[in-house]
Amino acid sequence: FIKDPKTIAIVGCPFSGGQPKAGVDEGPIHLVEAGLPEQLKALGWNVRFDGHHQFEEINAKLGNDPAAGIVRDPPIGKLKNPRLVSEVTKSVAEAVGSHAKQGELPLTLGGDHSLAMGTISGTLSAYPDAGVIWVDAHADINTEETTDTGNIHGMPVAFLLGITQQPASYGASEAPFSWIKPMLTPERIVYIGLRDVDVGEKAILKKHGIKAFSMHEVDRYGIGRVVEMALEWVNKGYGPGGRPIHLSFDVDALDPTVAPSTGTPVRGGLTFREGHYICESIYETGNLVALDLMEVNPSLADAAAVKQTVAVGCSLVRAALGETLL
Ligand code: 6HN
Ligand code: MN
Ligand code: MN
Ligand code: MN
Repeated sequence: FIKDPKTIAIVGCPFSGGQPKAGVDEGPIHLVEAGLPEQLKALGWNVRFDGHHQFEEINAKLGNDPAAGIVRDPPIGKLKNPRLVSEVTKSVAEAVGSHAKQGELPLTLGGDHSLAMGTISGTLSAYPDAGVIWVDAHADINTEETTDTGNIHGMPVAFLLGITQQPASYGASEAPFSWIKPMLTPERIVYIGLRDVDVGEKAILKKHGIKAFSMHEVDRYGIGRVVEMALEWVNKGYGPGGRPIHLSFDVDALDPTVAPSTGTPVRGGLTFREGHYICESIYETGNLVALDLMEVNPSLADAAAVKQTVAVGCSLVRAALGETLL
């Protein structure tokens, strides 16, 4: 699917509006400063990186001045920062979509996981048949009705599937998130690594028959068999070569001993090798068309733990983009 010369377009998204903890917006800056673009060049990729997205026009349009502490974006229902998250993810969808349509592989560095509304919408605009592998401790499939926190990084999958409602007080065209034309279907997403799923989310997964390999299945079958079954599931009924794959990797899927510096850590996660194995296997399919690395927050741990988390993030990305052990 990716055109020669094989090019990665890094989409740096210093954005934290989908959750309340400061610092996750620094994630992409740390990943790039750690040398990720050069590391990918060393793997033989042509790397395009035109600076981190600044979302300044969006803040100006909304009358916000984050530096001065002015953010005019009151909640709509339970949703926090709805206008900002909507506008930012819309612009990310356009960036990712245009890179994907040019035959480049967009690598989006977050930032919080609400950004995946943009990245996956962008991927689907270029590859309507794409499947999604969502690696996370969380299902991120809360709706307006089920969310306890109102944090939109816990909701992107619901928006992508079109199962959450638009805020009622808004006309359809001006409603935040009305730009999302849900193109993802429940049988084309599969989860790996879940272990902190809200009650309402469990009901949604069941209702829509969404396939999920929690840590229980990772323990039971081993990561090798889990990845095989996950790929079988998303490719079921599709042609012989398999679907284009979008991999959305939330670093909190890893155990907090491996990736400590993240906003919503949950114990009992993937080992270093299990995380890498997922990335390596998806690379081996030859079908990877877009990759997200999300939720690296360099301000939640001491310097050594931050360095470790950033290094693991770079290493996961390299594994998904062709680095091999031999
Ligand atoms: N993430 N289920 C919780 C919520 O707030 O809805 C946690 C979400 C975490 C989201 O890690 O991307
Ligand atoms: Mn770009
Ligand atoms: Mn997530
Ligand atoms: Mn998570």
